[in-house]
Amino acid sequence: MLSKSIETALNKQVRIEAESSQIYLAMAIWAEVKGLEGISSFMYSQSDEEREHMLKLVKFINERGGQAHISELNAPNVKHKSYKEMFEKLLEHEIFVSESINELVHISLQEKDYATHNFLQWYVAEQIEEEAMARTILDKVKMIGDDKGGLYLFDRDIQQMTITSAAETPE
Ligand code: OFO
Repeated sequence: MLSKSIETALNKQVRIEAESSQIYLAMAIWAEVKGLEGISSFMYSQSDEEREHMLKLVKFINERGGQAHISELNAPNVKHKSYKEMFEKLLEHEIFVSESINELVHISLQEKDYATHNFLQWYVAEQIEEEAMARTILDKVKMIGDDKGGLYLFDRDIQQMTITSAAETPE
């Protein structure tokens, strides 16, 4: 059974994951209307993943005697100066999410809720991967700079990356 404070903390994370999904959806749209098809599919699939992260939390809260709460969300920023700035924001956001997961892990230990602590380990591992991926992408983006040909190839490669990772994701 979840304590009230753990339930509240997990529900806060439900909101963060839902907002993450909206943020990446807005980024997908930004890229799509700019003709950056690869970046756009990457962001659409990131958005889907974040919704999965949210649903995983929802199920866990309900299964453990709590009730998931679906709240109002902050509207995401829809303007980006450049695709570089957009990927910078993605990394910043993932760092914020990692901090929030760490805080949750901390609370679960404080309350000696080992089931929640165990459940959260999946998120800890996921955040390591997501931050690493965002850093790798950003390094590439910085290398390309203003080179149009570079952007063309990057957009093509990131689409390939999205297709491959979707094929690898277990159902
Ligand atoms: Fe990328 O954040 Fe979810 O966990």
